[in-house]
Amino acid sequence: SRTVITFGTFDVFHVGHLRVIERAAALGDRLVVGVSADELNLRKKGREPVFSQAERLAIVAALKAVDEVFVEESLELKRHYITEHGADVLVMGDDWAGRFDEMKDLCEVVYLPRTPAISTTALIEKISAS
Ligand code: C2G
Repeated sequence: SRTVITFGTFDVFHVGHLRVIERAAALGDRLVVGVSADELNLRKKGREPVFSQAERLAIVAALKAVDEVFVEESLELKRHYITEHGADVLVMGDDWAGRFDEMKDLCEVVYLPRTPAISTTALIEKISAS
């Protein structure tokens, strides 16, 4: 059986997140998702997510396409997470294109096109403007 792994913040969960998760799941038999820790987000984006790590994990874990979730503590631990979860394929949205090519000795690496015109940042702006 083929295990797929993907990573993300999945803050203010939206249909772009759902689509990438569903397309990732379709590439294998089992999907494992690393949800980035609040601490990692602060380092990565300079702000705290709207939803806490526990909330984001609960939402992602409840999805039909998702078999297992874990907390992604660091971007540098990809290799460890891939091995630990026995992943055959690493999937990321194409905003990360090329960034994880060094994992190609461990597993297949696939970048999927992002869903256009939707993002957490745009949603936050839309909500605060209304
Ligand atoms: N995504 C998408 N379409 C959108 C928005 C997001 O396909 N309109 C995808 C991204 O490409 C990513 C996933 O949804 O694959 C999660 O996106 P983010 O929550 O923004 O994740 P990010 O902060 O990029 O974290 O180790 C990698 C990081 O943890 C990725």
